[in-house]
Amino acid sequence: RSIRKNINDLTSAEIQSLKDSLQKVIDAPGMNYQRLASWHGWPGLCEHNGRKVACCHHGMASFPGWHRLYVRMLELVMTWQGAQIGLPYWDWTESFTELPALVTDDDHNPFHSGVVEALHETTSRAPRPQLFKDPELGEESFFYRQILLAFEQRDFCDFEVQFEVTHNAIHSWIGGSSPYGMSTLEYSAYDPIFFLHHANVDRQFAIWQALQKYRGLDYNSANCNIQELLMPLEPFNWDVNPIIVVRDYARGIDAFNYEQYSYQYDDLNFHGMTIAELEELLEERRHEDRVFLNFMLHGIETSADVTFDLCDSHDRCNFAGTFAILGGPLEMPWRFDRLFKYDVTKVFQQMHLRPDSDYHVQIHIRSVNGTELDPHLIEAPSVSFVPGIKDG
Ligand code: CUO
Repeated sequence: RSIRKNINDLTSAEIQSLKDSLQKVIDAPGMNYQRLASWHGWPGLCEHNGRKVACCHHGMASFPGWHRLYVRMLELVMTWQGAQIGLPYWDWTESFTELPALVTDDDHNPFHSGVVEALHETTSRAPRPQLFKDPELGEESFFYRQILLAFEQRDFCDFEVQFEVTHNAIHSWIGGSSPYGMSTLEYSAYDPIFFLHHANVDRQFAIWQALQKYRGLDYNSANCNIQELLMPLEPFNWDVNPIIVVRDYARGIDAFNYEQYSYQYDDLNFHGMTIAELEELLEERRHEDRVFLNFMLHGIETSADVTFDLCDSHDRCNFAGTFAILGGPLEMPWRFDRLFKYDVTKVFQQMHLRPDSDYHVQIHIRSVNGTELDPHLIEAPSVSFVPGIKDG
């Protein structure tokens, strides 16, 4: 059984063990790091309607399961190569001003960068300023607020949209304009920081499951997108997969029960809160009147940052928020079946807007390489006013 610890709590022996085993996975024949990285993106080992596509699932309910199996694959292969500890998770909802030392230290460190062997390219990172500095200038971290809204959801597919779109921004803002790195769907997994990010994403899924259990709601099954969740997730189910438990339990629906893959987290606390305390905080937040912009998102075959302004009747505009899209030429076509909600309560209040005021939303879409895209690629968001739940 692998134990996944917070990246900040590793001992120096554990750090060395992780570096040594990852290096061995890179150098190994067979199921090595290159092979595994190719399962996510480039060169596109899966097929969709007769076209070669990347195997990873994004923009759909099978996203958490696909990536759960994927992280476990690398972790197990590292264990075979002597890792004494599971993959650590990097909790990016805590404020941070630099990337974790495990990935920036450049002294014989396989986590520092990766290579795309067949293209003779090395991965790189070009972090955007908003990665380290809350674009909304809020008191708590941007990612913390976004993930709280995801945790609040009581339906798996509602949770999934909120949490997946939030995760996209980590990709986009670490990779920035780097052509071979985290902001691209094709090369993301070639940079080992990918797995520390996704260990955390998987832990967030596990925390949400623990919340659901605490709420007395479904936590190991879904009542939405069932047909999609019953399909095997390629390429985990293929015969070439040497990890039998992953090969045999390779459907989105199987992946809910992560205990069967024999790993666990050090704990499921979030910002020092137990599950019960976290649920209490989420309840409190539901008592406030809130305003949301609702976006219906779909693939645009590139990664992009979306920013949006709220503008009043005099065309005075204020920055209202940002999120990212992860995609690329090899992506499987995707379209969420529900809305991605973005809390704009604070901007609304600052601009003294009311539900019946005259205002509009201005969208900007900038692809990762810096090109401004047509804002109409995304449907204009709807606005909803959600009154706080009143006691009694
Ligand atoms: Cu496949 Cu983070 O999602 O990459």
